[in-house]
Amino acid sequence: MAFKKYLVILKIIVLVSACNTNEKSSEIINDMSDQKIQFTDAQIDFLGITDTNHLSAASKRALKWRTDLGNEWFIQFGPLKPLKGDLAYEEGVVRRDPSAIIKENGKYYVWYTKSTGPTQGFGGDIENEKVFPWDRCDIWYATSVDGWTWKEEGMAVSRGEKGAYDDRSVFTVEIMKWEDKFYLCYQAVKSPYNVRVKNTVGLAWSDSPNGPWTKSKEPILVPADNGIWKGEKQNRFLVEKKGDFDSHKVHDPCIIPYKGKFYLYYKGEQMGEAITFGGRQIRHGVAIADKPEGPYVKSPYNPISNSGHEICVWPYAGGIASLITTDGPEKNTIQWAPDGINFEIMSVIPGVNAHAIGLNRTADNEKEPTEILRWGLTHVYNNADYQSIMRFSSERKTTHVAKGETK
Ligand code: AAL
Repeated sequence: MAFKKYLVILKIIVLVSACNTNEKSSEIINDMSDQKIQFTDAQIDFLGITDTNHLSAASKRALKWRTDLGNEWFIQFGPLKPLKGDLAYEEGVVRRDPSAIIKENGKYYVWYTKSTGPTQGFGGDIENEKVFPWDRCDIWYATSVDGWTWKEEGMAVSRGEKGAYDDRSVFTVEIMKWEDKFYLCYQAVKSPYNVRVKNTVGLAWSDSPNGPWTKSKEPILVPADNGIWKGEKQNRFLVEKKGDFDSHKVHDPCIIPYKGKFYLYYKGEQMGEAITFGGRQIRHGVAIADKPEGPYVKSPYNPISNSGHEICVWPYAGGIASLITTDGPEKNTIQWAPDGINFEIMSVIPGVNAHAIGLNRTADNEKEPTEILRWGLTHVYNNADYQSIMRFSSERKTTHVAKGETK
């Protein structure tokens, strides 16, 4: 063992000294993982590394970063601002998880989760009480001319009849327009809503953004069925086997027409969820279909993120970009996948205050990588019981100068 280690170290010394005589590019063997690291003199200069014979773990990591990235993907979010009209905060009412915004008939449209009354939680009579703010909800919609003052138009999709897969709550909706048809995908829960309940994803379609909406008879996405609970007690952390990343919940669905198919991005929650060094174990997956209504087949590459929370994805430069917030070691990053599946970090941004983002799909998303994030909708917790929809904004940050200093 010791000899093997000695040989590896020797190999490093030989290779690094060989590297030093080569002015153009060089290569070392990483003693920890035996992985090859390529680097150039320009990289060493840019990273300010003082001695290539003594590369710290941080320097080795930095040498693996992409070299072609500037600040094109680097942004900061501004303060959230309240909406006016019917979507202004209303005590006693939950309005949250706004969909993307689309423009039809000269007006912006948004769909969202709505319910009334306080949340009791899981401690009492779950058959009759509200366990989460998003329990006992329906999907409503509103319109606006300027994106600030909104008129609530009414309910779009209601909970199903008793016994249906969506009889308890329908919530966290997204909108997709495709070939003059409108599609709402959303989360659905069947009663009883206990901590081990497995939710599903439903779909509804209409010829008009004003409805009426036809609901799919069956869910279009369900959690993986390969986890095993431990014991009968209602405890979501006790498992014999955790199963896939989405063995408990499939959340935050968002369908994007992409490469002649339909990519349904979603957040997975796993049975026996752990808290790791990055926080909650939350990851994203994708399921792909030939038609908007499915069938959706989960990608064998899932999970496609190891971090994040609500799905926030948009097409850019032939690939798909994704804002990764809240949970996991790669939270507060913007990532991009040239194929919609293999995401790489493009920027690490300051803490994101805009959660459950509803993107402005009317933006010119190809103008620059984050153009679609200039403004949109999000929600805030006014208190533990009630949430309201707010407006977010973001800006690119390209310089860092002192007062009076010019760039
Ligand atoms: C959100 C989303 C989903 C969850 C709940 C409502 O942050 O991840 O929508 O179910 O919380």
